[in-house]
Amino acid sequence: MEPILEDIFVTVMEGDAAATPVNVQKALDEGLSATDILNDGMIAAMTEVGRLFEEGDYFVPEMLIAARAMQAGLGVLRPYLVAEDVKPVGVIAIGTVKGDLHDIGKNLVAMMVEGAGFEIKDLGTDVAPEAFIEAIREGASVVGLSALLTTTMPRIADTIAAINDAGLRDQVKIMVGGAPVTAEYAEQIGADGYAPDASQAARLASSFVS
Ligand code: B12
Repeated sequence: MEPILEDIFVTVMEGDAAATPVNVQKALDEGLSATDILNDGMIAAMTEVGRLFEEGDYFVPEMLIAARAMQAGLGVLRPYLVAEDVKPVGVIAIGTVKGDLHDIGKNLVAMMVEGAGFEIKDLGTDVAPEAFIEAIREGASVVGLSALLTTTMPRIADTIAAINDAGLRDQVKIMVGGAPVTAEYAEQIGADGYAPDASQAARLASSFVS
C-alpha cells in the first residue's frame, strides 16, 4: 500500500480530524485517485474501527472520533469523488421515529454507514412516516429507523406499515435499532434486519447491497 494511504488509515483510526484532511490532500497531490483514497484508506480504517469495537478494544468515544476524522477527510475528498463520478454503494434514509428526540446513536450509525460507502439522507429526529416514504420515492434503497423509548418503539412498526401501504416495501431494505429494540421485535414487525450497534449496522447495510 502507498505510504500516504497508510497514513490516512492511521489518522482515521486514531480519530485525528486535523491530520486526516491534510493527508487526504497530500494523497490527491501525489496523484492518487479519490476512489483509492476512499476505499483503501478511509473505508478500510472505518472497517478496522468497527472490528475493534466489536472485539471490545474500541468504545463509543473512539468510534465517534474516528467517524469525525473520516468526515473531515471526506470534506476534502467529496468534490474529487463527484469529479471521478464515484457512485455511493447505496443511499440510506435514516431517522429517529415520530415522538423520539434521541439522536446520538442514530448519528453514530449514520457516520459508520457513511464510512461503509453509503450516501446518507439524515432525516433527523421525530420523523413522520411520510418523510421516510418521500425519501424512498427520491431514491433511498435502505431505510434506518431508530427508537430509544419503549413508548416510541411501536412507531417503527407504524413506519414500516406506512411504507407497505404506500406500495414501496419491495423497493427498500429496512433496518431497525435503538436501545429497546431487539432482533425478535425486528422480525415480528417485518424489518429486514436489526443491529445492536453502529458497527454491525454498517455491516448489515453493506449486506443489503452486496
Ligand atoms: C442522552 C439521553 C437523552 C437526551 C437525548 C439527547 C440526544 N441528542 O440524543 C435527552 C436529555 C434529550 C433525553 C430525553 C429523554 N429521555 Co433519554 N436518554 C438518554 C440516554 C442517557 C443516552 C442515550 C444515548 O445517546 N446512548 C448512546 C448511544 C450511542 O446508544 P444508542 O442510542 O442505544 O444507539 C446505539 C444502538 O442502540 C444502535 N442504534 C441506535 N439507533 C439505531 C438505528 C438503526 C437503524 C440501527 C441498525 C441501530 C441503531 O446503534 C447505536 C450506536 O452504537 C439514555 C440512557 C441509555 N443508557 O440509553 C436515556 C433514555 C433513553 N431516555 C429515557 C427517557 C425516559 C427520556 C425522556 C422521556 C425523559 C423525560 N421524562 O423527559 C426524554 C424523551 C424525549 C423524547 N421525546 O425523545 C429512558 C427511556 C426509558 C424507556 N424504557 O423508554 C432512558 C433509557 C433513560 C432511563 N434509564 O430511564 N434523553
